[in-house]
Amino acid sequence: MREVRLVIAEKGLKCEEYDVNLPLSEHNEPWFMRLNPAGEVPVLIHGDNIICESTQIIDYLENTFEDANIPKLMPKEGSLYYPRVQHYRELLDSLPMDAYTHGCILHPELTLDSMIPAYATTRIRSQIGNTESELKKLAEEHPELREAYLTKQKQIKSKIRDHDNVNYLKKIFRELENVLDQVETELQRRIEETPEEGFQPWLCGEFFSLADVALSVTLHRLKFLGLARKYWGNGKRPNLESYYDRVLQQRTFRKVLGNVNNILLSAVLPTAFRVAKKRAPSFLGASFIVSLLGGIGYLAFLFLKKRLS
Ligand SMILES: N[C@@H](CCC(=O)N[C@@H](CS)C(=O)NCC(=O)O)C(=O)O
Repeated sequence: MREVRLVIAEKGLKCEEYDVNLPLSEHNEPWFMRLNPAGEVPVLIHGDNIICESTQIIDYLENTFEDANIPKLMPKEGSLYYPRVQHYRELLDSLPMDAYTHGCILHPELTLDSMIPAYATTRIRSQIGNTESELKKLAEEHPELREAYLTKQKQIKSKIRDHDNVNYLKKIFRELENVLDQVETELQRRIEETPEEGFQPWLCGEFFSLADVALSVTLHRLKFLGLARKYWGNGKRPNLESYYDRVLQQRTFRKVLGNVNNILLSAVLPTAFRVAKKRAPSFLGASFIVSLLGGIGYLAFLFLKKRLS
């Protein structure tokens, strides 16, 4: 989702955003389920087209807005760079980021410097249980969406079983090591290919591509989850370390994703105010926790309405 926002900003496209409030379960409301039966953000609406799934939205944006003034983030098909960008996009997009996120909240002992407060862990399980019963209830109330709600409920159940399983988490952490090793080697290749002093290439070449969108957003999330020191820095993966430092200096990246500490602040604060307005104050404590999980994605727009100016 943050990837989609970054692509829109990099391309300089104008759009109208609508924040779907995950902590208040707005993504499970029938109006949203009718747009995306998976009940997930982001969704892009452009004219009569409704597109779900970040990868498909990004491809749509790349292929639809072809004006010469709009930067391309994908090299031409048939060029040497095309399969390289595509490979790293797929590799990075295949990482189960929701599992890393939930896993690090449920098992902070697996992280090194988590920015997620400890109280989140103790409350999150009950929230998951609430979501499951909420989905069952919605399935009864809206027969036309029954299948979608029940499918989602089952998926949440099995996802959480995995995300709370330390062995599964250790397995996906090892897979992450492997992916980051490949990235480190690729960055090294870039450095060796371009000997000019002071010139810094991106992951796949001299240009910032969709592979860089995927990599920069992934690294930022890992940093937020308290996994950065586990995977780079202090002599570990030096190319990755300088890559992330460089990403943090990029104007568009800073504008869209901001400082990593803001992820938490921006997730919790606005939601807490909205919750306070909508519900009795006694709910506030619980809602703070809920907003933590949902809120990681919350402030990054969750439903996007795109209009070309
Ligand atoms: N594969 C999807 C995943 C999107 C996703 O995981 N969205 C999360 C927020 S970051 C969501 O909508 N979660 C709500 C839910 O599953 O109930 C994509 O990239 O579009």
